Order: sequence, then structure tokens, then C-alpha cells
Amino acid sequence: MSDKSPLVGIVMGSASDAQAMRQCAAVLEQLDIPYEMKVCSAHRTPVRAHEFVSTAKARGLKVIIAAAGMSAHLAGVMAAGTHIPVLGVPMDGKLMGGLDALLSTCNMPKGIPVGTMSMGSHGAVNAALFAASILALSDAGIEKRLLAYREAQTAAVPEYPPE
Ligand code: RP5
Repeated sequence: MSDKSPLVGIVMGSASDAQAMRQCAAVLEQLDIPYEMKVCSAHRTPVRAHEFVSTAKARGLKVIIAAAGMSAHLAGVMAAGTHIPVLGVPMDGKLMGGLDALLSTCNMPKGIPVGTMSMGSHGAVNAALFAASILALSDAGIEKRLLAYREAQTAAVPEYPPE
């Protein structure tokens, strides 16, 4: 983690979500975007979750990334507590491969939106890239690094499959 003030807050419902969410953190580090990361459960540590979201704007966070599995209401709880953008990452591997978490995260009733990513580590990486896109709207340095990341990704794709 950087010693600059965090722009992105990553929260996860359990330490068991950390393996996937470290991939989110790794992309933010690659793009030199300062972040903070916490285990913050909507149901097991509701006071900690409330404290995190109610101070997010004042602490300078611009985007919150919330990952949870099973009955995954963490992203919705975060979005209910702030108007800054909340990106939800449903954790996979539970009921029906994570369909429970996918539906719980994405199917928010109108009024309080959660931008839902794909499941598991793919969603974790995409959440970091989506956060970078949001931040790039007002930060030319992040925009430059995001574009370089995408160019490098394109250059790394072989034209032909291996023999
Ligand atoms: C959710 O329940 C967490 O986000 C996690 O994905 C899932 C299971 O948590 P553990 O029982 O592994 O702590 O709250």
C-alpha cells in the first residue's frame, strides 16, 4: 500500500475473500493508485462497516470496491451509506458457483445503485480498472497509466494460438 492518501477503499466481507481481492490491489498498485483495504462485514461487523462508509468521503476516497460472497449485501450497504461510486465484486465458489452473490450484488432495487463486476478474481481485476477509469476523468497521470496498461495488454495477446 502507498503512503499517499487512499483514493480507493477496498472492503471485503471476510478474510476468506482476500485471495481474490489481492488481485484488485495488485492492479491498483501497478497503476500507482493509492488504496486502503479492510475486512468489513455487513452482518458480522456492522459497526465497522458503518464507520468505514460514513467517513469515506471525508477521508478522500473517490471509489469504494466492495467484495462479498453468499448473501452478498456488503456493496449495497456501502452504497446506502455514501453517494461516491460503489463497485461490487461477487465472490465465486459458494452456492451454484457464486450465483447467490452475483444476484445479491447486482439486483439492487432502484434508488441505490451498485456497479457490479464479474465474479471472483476477474471481477476483482476489473473493479480496479473501472476505478481507474473513474479516477482518470479528473487525473491525467492515472489516465496515462491506464492507457499504457491497456496497450501493454493488447500487445501481449498472441496473434496465433500455440502449436
Ligand atoms: C461473506 O460470506 C464473505 O464475503 C464471504 O465471501 C462469505 C463466507 O465468509 P467466511 O465464512 O469464509 O468468513 O460474508
